[in-house]
Amino acid sequence: MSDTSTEKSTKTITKPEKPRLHKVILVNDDFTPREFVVTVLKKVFALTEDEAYARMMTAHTHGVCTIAVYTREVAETKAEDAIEAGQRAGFPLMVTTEPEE
Ligand code: TYC
Repeated sequence: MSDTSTEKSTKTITKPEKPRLHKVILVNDDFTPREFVVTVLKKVFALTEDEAYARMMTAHTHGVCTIAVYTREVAETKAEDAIEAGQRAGFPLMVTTEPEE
């Protein structure tokens, strides 16, 4: 196309997609001590004592609790860190991730 052309461009301008956020979900079990769960939540997810305790109790009572949402890689890394902390201490602590709707 020359500089003097009056034709309209047919190029489509696509906006970059916003990265989809992923939930990190705490799963209850019968063996991991409550205090240990709270400690891990504070350390890995930078929660306050009150926030960590509330999420631990929600999982304890209802079976699961969303801890927080992050981009996929951060969510997966934090879930792995929490699971590993449980394994190192001999507890079956389970944390999963899933994309937000
Ligand atoms: N249910 C555990 C107990 O009674 C405590 C617990 C809470 C464990 C939440 C895991 O994700 C969890 N010791």
